[in-house]
Amino acid sequence: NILLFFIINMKSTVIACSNIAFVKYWGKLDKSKNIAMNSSISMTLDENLSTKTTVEFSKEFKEDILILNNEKYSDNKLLRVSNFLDIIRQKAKVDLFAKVISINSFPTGTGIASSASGFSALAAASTKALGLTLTNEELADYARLGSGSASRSIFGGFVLWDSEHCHQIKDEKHWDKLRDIIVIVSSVEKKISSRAGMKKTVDTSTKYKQRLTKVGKTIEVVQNAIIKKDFETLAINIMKDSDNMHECMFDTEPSLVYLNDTSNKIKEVVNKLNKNKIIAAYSFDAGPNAHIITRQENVELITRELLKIFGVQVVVSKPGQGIKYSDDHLF
Ligand code: 2P0
Repeated sequence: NILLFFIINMKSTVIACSNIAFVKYWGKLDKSKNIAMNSSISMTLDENLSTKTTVEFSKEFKEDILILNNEKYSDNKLLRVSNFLDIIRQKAKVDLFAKVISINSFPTGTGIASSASGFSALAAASTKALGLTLTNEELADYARLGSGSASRSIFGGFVLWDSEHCHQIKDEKHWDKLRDIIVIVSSVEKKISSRAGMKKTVDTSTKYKQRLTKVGKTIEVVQNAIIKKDFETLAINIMKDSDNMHECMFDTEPSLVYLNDTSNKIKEVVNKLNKNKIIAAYSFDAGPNAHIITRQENVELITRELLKIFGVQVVVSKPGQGIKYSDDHLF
C-alpha cells in the first residue's frame, strides 16, 4: 500500500449525468449482483442533470466521509457508499478510507434518478483514484452494484442494459435533435425508495408478471426506433412502458402511487398536444416529476403549455455524453 501511495494519485473527480429510461427497470432477479428482471433502454442526459464527485483515499482518514450537497452524512447514505467502496477497495487490494464530496445540479430524491448519476460518478472516480484501468463496460458492471440505473449513465447517448451488462446502442450525436423536457413538480424526497418499492412489486403484483412477458418485445421495438430515429414509434412505446410500470406499481400491495395531480395534468397536456400528430412522450419514474421526450423544434411550444400548470419548473436536456473525468477537484 505504501508503494501504491507513491505511484498513484489517490484523488479523482468525475462528472456523470442522469438518464431517462425509455423502457423501465423495475425489479431485481438477483439482489446481491443487482441483476434486473428485465432489460431496459435509456437516454443519458446532459450536464443540467449531473453529479460531480471527488473521491480521495488516504491513510489520514479514520473512516469514510460523505458530503453530499454541502451536508455531511453518517446514516444509510454513508453506509451505502461505504459498502460500495468496499467492493472497489477489495478489487484494488487497498484498505484506505475515502473522503467523498458530491454535488448534484438538481434536487435529490425527486425521481430524477440522483442515484444513477451519483453511483456512476462514484464508480468512475473511486476506481480511477485507486489506479484501476477498466473499460466502460467493466465500469458499468461496478456502477450497477451501487445502483442499477447507474450502470446506464456510464455511457453517453442511447444505452441498453441487458439486465446484467450495459452497451451503448448509439452515441449522443446520433439523434442530437432529441430533447427531454424535465418538469419538476416537487423537490420533496419520496417516501418509498425505488429499491423498496420494486421489491414489493416483484413480490405482490400479478400485472408485473404480465409485464415481464411483454417487455422483451418493447425493448426490440424501442431499440429499432432509436436506430431509425422513428419518433412516433419511440414516443408511443415510451408512454406505454411508463404507464405499464405505473400500473404495476398501483397493483402492488400496498399500492404504490408515485404520480400526483400535477403529474396527471402534465399527461393531459401531452395527450392534447398529440391530438393530431404525436409530438411528445411523457415518462415518469418513481416520483411525480415528468420527462417529456420531444424533438428540438417542439420544445418551445410544449414548454409554453407546460408552464401554464401552476408551480412547475422545467429543465431541458439534450442527449448527454456519459462520464467525464475532470482535474477541477471539489476539495
Ligand atoms: C429506471 N428506475 O429504469 C427505473 C424507472 C425508477 C423507475 O432505475 O435499487 O435507483 O439502486 O438498483 O436504479 C430507479 O432504481 O434502484 C430506477 P437500485 P435504482 O430508470
